[in-house]
Amino acid sequence: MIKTVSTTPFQDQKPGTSGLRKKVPVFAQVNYAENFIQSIFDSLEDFAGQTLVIGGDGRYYNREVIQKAIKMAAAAGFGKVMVGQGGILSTPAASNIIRKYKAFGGIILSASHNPGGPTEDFGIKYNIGNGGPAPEKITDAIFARSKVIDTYKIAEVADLDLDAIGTFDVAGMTVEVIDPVADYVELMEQLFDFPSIRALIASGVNVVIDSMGAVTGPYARQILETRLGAPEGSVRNAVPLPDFGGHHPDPNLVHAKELYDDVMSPDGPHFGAASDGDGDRNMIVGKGMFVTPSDSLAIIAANATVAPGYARGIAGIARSMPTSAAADRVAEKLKIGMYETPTGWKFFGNLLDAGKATVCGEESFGTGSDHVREKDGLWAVLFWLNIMAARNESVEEIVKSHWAEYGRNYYSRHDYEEVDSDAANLLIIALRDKLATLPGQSFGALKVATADDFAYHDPIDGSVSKNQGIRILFEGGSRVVFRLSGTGTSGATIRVYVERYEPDASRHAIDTQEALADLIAVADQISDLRKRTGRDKPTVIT
Ligand code: G16
Repeated sequence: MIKTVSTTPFQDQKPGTSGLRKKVPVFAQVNYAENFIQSIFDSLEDFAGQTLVIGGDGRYYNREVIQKAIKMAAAAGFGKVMVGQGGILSTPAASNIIRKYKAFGGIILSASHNPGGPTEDFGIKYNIGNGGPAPEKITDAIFARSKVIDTYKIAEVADLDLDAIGTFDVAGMTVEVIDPVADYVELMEQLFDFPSIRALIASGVNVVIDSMGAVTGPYARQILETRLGAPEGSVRNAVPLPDFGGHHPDPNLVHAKELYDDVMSPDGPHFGAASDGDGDRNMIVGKGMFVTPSDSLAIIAANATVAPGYARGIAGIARSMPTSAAADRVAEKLKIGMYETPTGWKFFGNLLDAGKATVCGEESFGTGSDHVREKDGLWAVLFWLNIMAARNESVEEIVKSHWAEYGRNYYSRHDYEEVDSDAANLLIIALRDKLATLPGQSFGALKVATADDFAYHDPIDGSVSKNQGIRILFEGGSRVVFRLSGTGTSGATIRVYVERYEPDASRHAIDTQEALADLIAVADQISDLRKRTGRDKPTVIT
């Protein structure tokens, strides 16, 4: 019943910032997905008889790969697979299931915020037993294995009915098809003050969530409409579809613009939130106020004790290096630890496991905590609603009073997508070559204090991750950061992160791009970005 299949390796299965992401036609090549799944199993030890969690965001090709993964898990010797009904598990829900049921690990199928469909993106990621993305030493081992793999094992059995909840046998292995939503909702009810949020909504605060045709629909409906009493229809685009209904499920000001415009209109909702393909990202918008992800992290940290799950306070905050330093000021005030990690949620895992950090966040619309080991979109939404209920204030009031207390970190990210890879690599190399000469140089009123290529020394396991982004820090706390995205699937994406700290509350109402204009110009001057890429403006500004 277990078949060993000969295969030839693919040389391009290097996991990026978050697993292996490629276009569907690449994944659909004969043996491509099988090779990568077997490379994962071959890089793990001592899992015989243990449990593997499998689920995905429902995008095109999800079901096919889930069937393969189940049959290969049986052949590899796992004792049990837990899979979400319909093949659905949001990324934070999968992380929760792994932790709650003490699974050995999990396979999550998603390309996150990238579009889905026959010619769009797909992805496979392995998460370890703490529920978080595999650390680099495992992803490196998977890649090394994928380059030499010559066989994989698979059970020769019929496909499983993924839509029926229940327990089944697949080639001697138990498969439990579970309700993807129930455990997650139970966890959220433990962390947040549902009665207060319910009362807030009942008092007339109009809350909408745009699930963008992706995985959070069933979770958001159960929480917002069923448990918290928001009217039916408060969750928009609530049915997960293989092509996300044509949506680009990236919760930002470009792709969730409809929601943004609605919240900003005089008669529109008071509060809007959007999430991405796999439910780990979030965007928070209040009437008159878009909350940058960096501010969201800082505000959640500053107000954390209003939520029952965090009433005892937080141990520390972690943020990725390109995320603004707004949270650092909160950590300073609370006298708790502050950790700056490279981009990628996997770098938070050790800090969370060691109890050093309780909340984490990234500029890329990700926030989360030690409740799971992934960022969590709906968690962030509930945290905001809990803060609004406890403070009896609007999003705008909460953000403005936060700035008045801590100062405002003006912040923006400029993305140049699908740039020629060679041009992008050369730009970074040229910047690296300049680093030593930059300190002390002035660009208009801006004087470079320090410049480096960020390296992270993990305080828990001592591992070192180099070349994580070019940082140019100016006197007074402003900075520009350059790095190449590790999640794109065509060409290269150059990200330019720009930040300025403004302590003076009378200067907190300036348009962000205007407040950052001189830094944006200097970023171009130092990197020669326009000339090198032939682009005269970013593809996306967030
Ligand atoms: C992933 C990672 C995040 C990272 C983001 C952007 O998110 O989990 O940690 O910040 O990609 O990465 P990059 O700047 O390299 O494109 P997701 O939501 O795509 O899984």
